[in-house]
Amino acid sequence: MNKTMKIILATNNKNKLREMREITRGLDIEIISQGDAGISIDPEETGSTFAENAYIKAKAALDATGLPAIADDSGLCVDALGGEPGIYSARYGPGKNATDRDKYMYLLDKLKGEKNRKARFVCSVCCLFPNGDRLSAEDSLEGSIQYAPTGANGFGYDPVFVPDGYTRSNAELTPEEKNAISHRGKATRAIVLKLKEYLENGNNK
Ligand code: ITT
Repeated sequence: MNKTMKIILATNNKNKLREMREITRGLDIEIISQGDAGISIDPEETGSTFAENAYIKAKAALDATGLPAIADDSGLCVDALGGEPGIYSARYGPGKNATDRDKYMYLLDKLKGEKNRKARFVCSVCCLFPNGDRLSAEDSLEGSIQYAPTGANGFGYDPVFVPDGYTRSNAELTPEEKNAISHRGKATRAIVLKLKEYLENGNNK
């Protein structure tokens, strides 16, 4: 990419915006928020996979602005809960106005007495262009669910998730440490490589 590319990040989650900006720092990409682009949208996530929901969000932002858009759909899949909360991670928990803490405490409660703590974060990223071209990438971070929360960094379920090979939760890692191994870090770096290839091959219509 030889000139800075402006791309809308189709999310209402400020933490995703922060992490995506950290992950793409130093690259020829300028991530614009929906607010910066003057749009306020929150499309219904009716897909049955992370990839389908990422596409729905990117398409809504593209349709609203006419600009290339990128979206992240992500979540935590817990083996002992048959993959839950999965694509419902943001909507999981005791009620509509549940905080992140309410959600992870609800999860810990569901896992009370459960020995199998295996889980993974998944992130699917979709990048859409006005001409209909589409790039996508998905990756995950394997780990386990703690018995009690620790740490104050990150967001969402980070205080209860310990990546394999670590003794600290995601919320005890620095942003740099988390981004280096995270589902979002890996999926975003993969899409950046694809974007680079796509633009260098003259498909930048
Ligand atoms: P947008 O749809 O507007 O992007 P959202 O938060 O609703 O924001 P998702 O539907 O993709 O996004 O749900 C992702 C949820 O999964 C998120 O709200 C967290 O609860 C959880 N999650 C995803 N990535 C995470 C991470 O890196 N650390 C902790 N929790 C994460």
